[in-house]
Amino acid sequence: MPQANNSKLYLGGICVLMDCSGRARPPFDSIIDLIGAGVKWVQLRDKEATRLAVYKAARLLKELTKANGLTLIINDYADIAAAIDADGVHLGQDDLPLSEARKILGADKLIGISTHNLEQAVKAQEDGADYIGFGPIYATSTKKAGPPKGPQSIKEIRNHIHIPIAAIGGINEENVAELIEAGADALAVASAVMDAEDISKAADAFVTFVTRLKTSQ
Ligand code: TZP
Ligand code: MG
Repeated sequence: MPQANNSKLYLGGICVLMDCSGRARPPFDSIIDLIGAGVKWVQLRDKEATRLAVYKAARLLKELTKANGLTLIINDYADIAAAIDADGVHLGQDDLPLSEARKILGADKLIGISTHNLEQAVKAQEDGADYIGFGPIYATSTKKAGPPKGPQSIKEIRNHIHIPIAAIGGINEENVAELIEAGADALAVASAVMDAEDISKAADAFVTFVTRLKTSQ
């Protein structure tokens, strides 16, 4: 089971990207369903709200995730992650350099890096990332993220990357099996859960399915 090397936090299975852009339900509403469904890792991602609004939402999520044993990662903002004592931050290629985020967060917090090719993945690992996101694997409407890389790309980077790999982009129940087979530790999912009519049911189905796949590996 993939763990961060500096803590006991779980970095496998399904990571729900609580992407708020254009979505009506606030994150503190969806989190109740995600917790109930057994999700163990969430990331708050809000590209539109003010930093104050993200901070307030993150603070609420922190209470609920802490009480229920979930890993909470904040997208983009190392300062907000530090302020609310989140488990870590997730940074893109155009965000604060990892070394600077590490100064803000310290050695014990998690830092994940979005990567899109082998070079970026290896660099993130060498720089001390705790995990990488890799994608987009399939077409996605959640982010302008370049052409899909396909599941084979996970196989290729797996040969060089020993920290947890979270596959991302267009992941749904139909394609999780091939990604786990290809060597992904985690599946980062936004729309397949957050846009579902019944978030609880969708998340539950993912958790059950991914757990079954992982235990039969
Ligand atoms: N980075 C690469 S694809 C993506 C991000 C943040 C969005 C994933 O969202 P979805 O809806 O699961 O395709
Ligand atoms: Mg970012």
